[in-house]
Amino acid sequence: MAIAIDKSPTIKSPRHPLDEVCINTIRTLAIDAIQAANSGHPGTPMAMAPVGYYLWQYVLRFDPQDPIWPNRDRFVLSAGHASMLLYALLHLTGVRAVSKDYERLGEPSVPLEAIKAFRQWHSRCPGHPEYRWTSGVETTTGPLGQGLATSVGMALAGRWMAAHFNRPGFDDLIDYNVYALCGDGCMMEGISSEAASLAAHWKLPNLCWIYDNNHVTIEGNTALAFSEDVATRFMGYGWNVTRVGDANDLDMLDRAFGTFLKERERPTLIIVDSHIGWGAPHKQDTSAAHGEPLGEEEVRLTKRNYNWPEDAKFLVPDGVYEHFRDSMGRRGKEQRDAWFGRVERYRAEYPELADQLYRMQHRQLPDGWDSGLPTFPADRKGMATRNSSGLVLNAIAQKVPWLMGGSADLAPSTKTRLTFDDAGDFQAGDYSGRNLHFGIREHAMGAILNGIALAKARAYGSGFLIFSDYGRAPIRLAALMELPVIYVFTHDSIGVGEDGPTHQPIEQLASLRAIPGLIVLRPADANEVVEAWKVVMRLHHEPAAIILTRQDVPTLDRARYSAASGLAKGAYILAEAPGGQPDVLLMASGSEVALCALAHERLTAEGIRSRVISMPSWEIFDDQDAAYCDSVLLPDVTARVSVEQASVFGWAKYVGRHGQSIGMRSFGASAPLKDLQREFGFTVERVVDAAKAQLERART
Ligand SMILES: Cc1ncc(C[n+]2csc(CCOP(=O)(O)OP(=O)(O)O)c2C)c(N)n1
Ligand SMILES: [Mg+2]
Repeated sequence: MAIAIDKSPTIKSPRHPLDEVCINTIRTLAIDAIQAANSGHPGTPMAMAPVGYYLWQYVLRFDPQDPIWPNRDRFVLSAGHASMLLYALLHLTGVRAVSKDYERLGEPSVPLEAIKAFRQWHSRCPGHPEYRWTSGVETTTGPLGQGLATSVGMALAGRWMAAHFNRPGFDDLIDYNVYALCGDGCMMEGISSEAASLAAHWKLPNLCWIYDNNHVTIEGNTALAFSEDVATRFMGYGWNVTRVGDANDLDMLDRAFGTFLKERERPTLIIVDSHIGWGAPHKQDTSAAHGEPLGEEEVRLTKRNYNWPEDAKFLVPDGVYEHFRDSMGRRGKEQRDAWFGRVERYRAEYPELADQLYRMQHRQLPDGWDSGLPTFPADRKGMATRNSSGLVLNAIAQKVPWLMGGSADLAPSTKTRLTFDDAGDFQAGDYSGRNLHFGIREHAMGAILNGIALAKARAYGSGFLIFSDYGRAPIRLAALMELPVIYVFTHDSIGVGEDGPTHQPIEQLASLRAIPGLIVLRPADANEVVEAWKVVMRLHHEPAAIILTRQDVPTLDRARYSAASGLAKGAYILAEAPGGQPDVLLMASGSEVALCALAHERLTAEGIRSRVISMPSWEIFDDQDAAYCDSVLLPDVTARVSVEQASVFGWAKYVGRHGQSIGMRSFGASAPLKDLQREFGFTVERVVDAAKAQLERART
C-alpha cells in the first residue's frame, strides 16, 4: 500500500519524501506488535522513532548484510524496554541473521512474523533485546543503565584496537563509533554516573549517548524523583553536551550528530526533548504510554494523527524497504566492502597483526599461548593464590595481546597488574595500554568488561570477592549473553582476618554459583591456579570467576597427591585411602583443601580410610558424565564432610542429607586469621572429629 504524504506532516525538515512514512512505519509496527502481544512499551518507540530512524538511515555505518563486521558502528538500546524500536529498525533495514559460530546466514534476523509474535515463545523479538538471540542486537539490555556502561566498554575497545592495529596508511582500519540511546531511568541509575565519569576521563570521542528527555517514568513525571540538571552534570564530567529541542526535527538531529562526529576529545551527550507516546491523543506525555498497550481505540486515533490507515496492522507501505536499502543499506555495504578490501592490503603488509585481528574476532587463542606457564614446587608455606594467579596471568597476557583488564582500584591487592614491558596503562593520550584503571566503580567495571568482550577482546576485572555484589548485575548479564569475561575475586573468605565482617565474604561464593552459566573456580594452591587459568582461557561462551585467597596456602606436593590437572574436571580425588575403598569422603575447595589433606593424614595414621576430594568448580564437575562423578563421589559412601570458609548453602548436594558441612552460618568477625579459624571451627581437629562422627553415623 502506498501512503500519501499529508499536508500536516508529523516530521520537520525531512531530507527525503519517504522519511516521514518510514518513521511512522517504525511507530506503527511498535504500536501493533505491543497491541497484539497485549504487553510491551509503546511510548518511547513512538517518540524516538525519528531519532532511531535518522541515526540508522543517515549516520550509522552498519551493513545489514553483515551485522558482525568488526569496524561497524554500534547501536545500543540502553532503554531496553523500548525494544520494538530496535526490532522495527532491524526488520526494515533487512539485517541478516548470524549463527553462534559467526557464520552469516541468508535469512532475515527479524522477519515480520517475528514482530507479529513480539514477546511470544521463541520469537526473535523477546521482551527486551537479547544479544546472541537476535542478530544485530549488540548487547542485552533491560536492566536500566547497563547498556550505557556497556557502550563505554565498546568504545574503549575501539580505541584500544585502533591503537593496537592501525598503522600508517591504515589509520582508519578501526575507527568505529558507539551510540547508546537511554532514558530517564538510565540517567538515574548510579551506573550511568560511574560510566560517564570514566568515559570522560578516558576522553572517548567515539562515544555518543542519546538521552530521551521525556520527563516520564513509570510512577509519573520525573519531578517526583529527579531534579538535577543533566546537561550541567555531564559538562561537569567533561562531556560534549548538545541539545535537540524537538525529537521530530530531522535538521536538529542532523546538527547534533554532526557535532558528535566533529568532536575529537570528548564523549558526546545529545539531550533530546521528546514526548512519550507521541501522537496518542489521550496518552501522550503520560506514564500510561510507558508500559502498556495503547488500546484499540487509542491505536486508531493515533494512526489518524499519523495520517495512517486506521485499520491497517503491521503495515509496511510501498517504498519503505527500498528507501532503507537505498540509503543505509547501500552506504553500509560500500563501507563494509571497502573495509574488507583494506584488510586484504593490511594483511599483505602486516600479516601478523592481521592474524591477530582474525583470531581475536573469532575468539581463538594465539599458537603457544600456554607455553610460558609456571609450575610451582611443593612448599609447606606456599603462597597466596592471588599471588600465583598474578604470575600466571602475566605469563598468559604476554602471549595473548588482546587480553586486557584491571581492577576497581585494587590491583596491588588482587595482583592483576600486567607488569611486563609494553603492557602499559590505558589512558587518554595512550590507548595502547592493557592495564585498565576503573577507579572505585565495580558496577561500571562489570558492564565495561561486557562491552570489551562484545568487541571480542578478552577482558578481566578484579576486586575483593565481597564487592562482587556491587558488580553483580553485569556479571549476570555476561552469563546471559554467554560472554567469556574473566573475574578475579580475591580476599575470598574470613581468611581476610582483621578487616572484619564487612570485608569477609560469606554468601558471595554461593550466590555466584547460583548464576546459570557462570563458571566459578576456587583453586586450592598455586598449581591449581595454573590449571584454572588454562580452563578459563579456553572458554568461549561462559564468563568465569576465579576465587583466590589473600593469605598463603601450602603448595601441595604433587608427588604425594594427584596432579592439579584434575581441576579440569571440576573435582578430583586429591588423596586416597591406602589401597582405595575409602569409608569417609572429605571435600573442599580453595584454602580448605590443604586442611582436609592434613585431616586425611591424621585419619590415616589412626587407621581411618578417608578420601580427599578437591572441588574447585561445581559447575564443571556437574557437567562430567555420571560415571566420573560417581567415581569421585562414591555413591555408597555416605559418610561425607565438606569444608569451606563460606556459607554452607548448596553443599548438601554433595554431602547428602546425612553428611556434615563445616562452613559459615553467620557473618565473620574482626580478628587475626588463626583466631577466626579456631573460633569458627576450621581446624584439623574439627574436620577429624566430623569425619569420625560421620563414620559412626554411617555404621549405625
Ligand atoms: C535496573 C532497573 N530497574 C527498574 C527497571 C524497571 N523499569 C523499566 S522501564 C522503567 C522506567 C524507565 O523510565 P525511562 O527510562 O524514562 O523510560 P521511558 O518511560 O521514558 O520510556 C523502570 C523503572 C528496570 N528495567 N531496570
Ligand atoms: Mg522517561
